[in-house]
Amino acid sequence: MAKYLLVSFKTCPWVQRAAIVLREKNIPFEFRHIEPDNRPDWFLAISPHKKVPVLRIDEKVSLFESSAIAEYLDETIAPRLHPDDPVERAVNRAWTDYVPTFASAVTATGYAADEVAYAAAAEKIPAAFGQIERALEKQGAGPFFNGAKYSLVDAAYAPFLQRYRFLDRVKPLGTIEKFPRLKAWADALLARPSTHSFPEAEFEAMYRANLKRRKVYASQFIADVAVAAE
Ligand SMILES: N[C@@H](CCC(=O)N[C@@H](CS)C(=O)NCC(=O)O)C(=O)O
Repeated sequence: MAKYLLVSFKTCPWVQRAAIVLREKNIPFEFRHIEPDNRPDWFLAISPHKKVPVLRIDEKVSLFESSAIAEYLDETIAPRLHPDDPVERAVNRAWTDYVPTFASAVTATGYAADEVAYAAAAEKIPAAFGQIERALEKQGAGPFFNGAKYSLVDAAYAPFLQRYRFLDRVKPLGTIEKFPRLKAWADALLARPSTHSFPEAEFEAMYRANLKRRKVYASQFIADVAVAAE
């Protein structure tokens, strides 16, 4: 098998998506974490947008953009995570294209500078959650997007459903409870071992430390970097 190196910032959700796909396929890989504020020259030379993730293959090829990386891995290494049916595959890709919009809606409260901006950001979450609730309703039975079989759509949403959970534990948003299918999907994804690149408590502490460091509105609700009780 080829040699895979995944270049990462520890808390990057887009890296997490690529790592999930690697884990779902049982692909051994080296996980190399670099610092956002100190990106080494070798990384700048292989990352056109200076962003992570980059998947380096056999020290020759460098792939960037988490979606392209996920698709590449799915095309080259079994088991296939995309559905076999072309229509289902198109539906899966269409909902995967919605991830950046969903991601912004979910994480905006974590960037809001003050109470007014926080409230405005929180108000936008239900629209994004509603879109996915209706998509899940059409898809039918869970626990995953396509039912029993895990897919690339699951890998794409898992990091952001985890960010919602973290933000909801910093200051309760109470939104996901109004979207039962989405909540059940989030619970299934967060219980899936492949979602996690780090022990959960350690990762939540890292996320909280980042939020605190950013000095955003939500920072004040983090007394220290300890993890909230379940
Ligand atoms: N669309 C990209 C997004 C990647 C991304 O935004 N990565 C962030 C870290 S989570 C990054 O590298 N930011 C550095 C920068 O913008 O300079 C993907 O899906 O891979």
